[in-house]
Amino acid sequence: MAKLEILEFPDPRLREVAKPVATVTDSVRTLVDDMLETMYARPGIGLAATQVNVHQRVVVIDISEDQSEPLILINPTFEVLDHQLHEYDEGCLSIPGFYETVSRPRQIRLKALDYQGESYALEAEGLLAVCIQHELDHLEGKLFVDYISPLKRNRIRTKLEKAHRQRA
Ligand code: QAP
Ligand code: CO
Repeated sequence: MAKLEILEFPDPRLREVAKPVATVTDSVRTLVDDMLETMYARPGIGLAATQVNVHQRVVVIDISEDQSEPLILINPTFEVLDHQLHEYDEGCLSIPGFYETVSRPRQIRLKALDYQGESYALEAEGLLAVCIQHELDHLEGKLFVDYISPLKRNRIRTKLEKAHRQRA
């Protein structure tokens, strides 16, 4: 397994739209393994392939307390079951140190392929529903800061750009 580098806002590569996985091969499974290692190391609860500069429709999620319930989402899609909006303070491994309140539909039904390439479906609400919607946004080149005011977004951009310059 290998830890991967995570792109940070406002890197333009976070805006790419990911392509469907044609077949779940061993190389896709290696990507999944590396993404889980990368997410668990930070630690995080969700990571999309876009964030590690791989523009394929692959996401990993684990909202358990003890990193014991990895959920693999390949070519995921969802439909909204309950349109009532639910607010959550979201963060992102690509926007480290910043959290903002975002409203999203409360309940969804996910369809995806698993590690073996088998299709599955699940209904989600609460944190899992938030996380799935947040990660699927990444595959479309969208970030949670797109839902907040331009003023707040620009403040975050300026602070992260400064941090990146100091790191370089
Ligand atoms: C997306 O986010 C998410 O700022 C996953 O310094 C977040 O794993 C979905 C993280 C909240 C639903 C609710 C963020 C780690 C991890 C940071 C994450 C940080 C270190 C974020
Ligand atoms: Co994110």
